[in-house]
Amino acid sequence: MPFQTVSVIGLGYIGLPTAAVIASRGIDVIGVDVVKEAVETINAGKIHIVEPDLDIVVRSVVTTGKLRATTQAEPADVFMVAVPTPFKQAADANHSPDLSYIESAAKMIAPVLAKGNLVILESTSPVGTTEKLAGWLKSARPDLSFPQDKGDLADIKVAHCPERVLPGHVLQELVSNDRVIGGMSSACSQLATQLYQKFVRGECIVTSARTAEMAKLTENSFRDVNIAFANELSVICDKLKINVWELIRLANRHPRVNILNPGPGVGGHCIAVDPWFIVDSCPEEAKMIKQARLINDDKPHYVVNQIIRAADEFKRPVIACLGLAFKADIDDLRESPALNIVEDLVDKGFAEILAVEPNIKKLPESLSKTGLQLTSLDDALDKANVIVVLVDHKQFKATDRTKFATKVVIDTRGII
Ligand code: SAJ
Repeated sequence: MPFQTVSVIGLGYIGLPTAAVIASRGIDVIGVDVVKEAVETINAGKIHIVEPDLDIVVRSVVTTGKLRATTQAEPADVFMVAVPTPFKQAADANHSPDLSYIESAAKMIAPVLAKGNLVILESTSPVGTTEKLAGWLKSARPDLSFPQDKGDLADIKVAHCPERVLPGHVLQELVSNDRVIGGMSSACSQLATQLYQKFVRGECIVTSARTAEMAKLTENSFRDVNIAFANELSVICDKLKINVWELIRLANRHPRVNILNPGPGVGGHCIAVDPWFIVDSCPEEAKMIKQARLINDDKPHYVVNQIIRAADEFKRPVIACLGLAFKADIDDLRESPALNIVEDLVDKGFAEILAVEPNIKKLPESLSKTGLQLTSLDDALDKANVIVVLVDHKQFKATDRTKFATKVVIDTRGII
């Protein structure tokens, strides 16, 4: 069997669930991460990220010895790279992608690569990154042949198979979603397909590496553009005094219309990032994709201005902010427009802000250091005169509507 040992490089939101699911199919998995604490946590059968049911799967595969974590690469049949692809940090970087984590992963696995190995890039990547990865591997291992030179006959097979799982549903979607398999040659695609068929129930569809890269960026850009359309509609409807939620419900009754939901902005580390990779590679052409990003990034400022106007109606405004997470029913506050809005209100000097987030136990430092305290939903609804719904958590949707009756309400998620 060609896949006795699979090594997953990067044990984060994608790498750890992928490693655990492959291990649960009876394959020996070596997880590699540069963060020693993450490696220790995993080897203790625990997890360092939040994802429903992942702890159960990890505990089970670590206990049976099928998953082991380490900080150093070791020989394996397959190397799956699932490291971050953020923006460059420099002020003038202009949203250009930072591929340094992929380059480091290439340098890490190159010394242990052997003839017959398959290298898969899972990280969401700009078009051309898989070829770059193969180039970095080739410079480190001139004794081996790679598909950019030898095609199907290369010693090492290289493919891009972008992850497409939704945070909060990762374990289910890892298995049920279709996979796009972009090999650098057809032999690369074939071998990668054989691997995915061991744990994916969805279809494995073969294409080129470049098309696979663009497919992933396209999926997230499509969602971003559709949300930008909804966000723009919400601003237009405010001006025209129309209820945007009713409007979208009505328009979506048309058999060929399906508008997504407006909100306080687009958060998370995927949809707000990936469209920029297209803009960066084709700045002249990607006009609508760029505009969508700008519209969605502007929405939190629009909401803050709405709140300031509402607060102006009171001598002593008490503002309840319902939700800090980047979307419903998760505890993930990273790149959250809701959190940014609350931080902005604190910066603007509002003295009485009540932050409600039922999915966390303590506020992030950016808020706690200002003296803000986490408030219960009931307390906030009692004390506030302005209520801002920032996240459509189930607890908020289930709240008795009469509690909002005497308040000024800004409902960015349309739950009331
Ligand atoms: N949002 C809206 N209105 C909507 C839908 C979402 O404002 O109608 C906002 C959410 O509140 C959130 C942001 O968009 O702030 C992103 O949330 P999301 O649920 O749309 O997506 P993510 O970032 O959690 O996961 C996406 C998924 N991509 C698509 O659905 C096309 C997932 O499948 C990808 O694997 C993931 O990005 C990724 O890792 O790239």
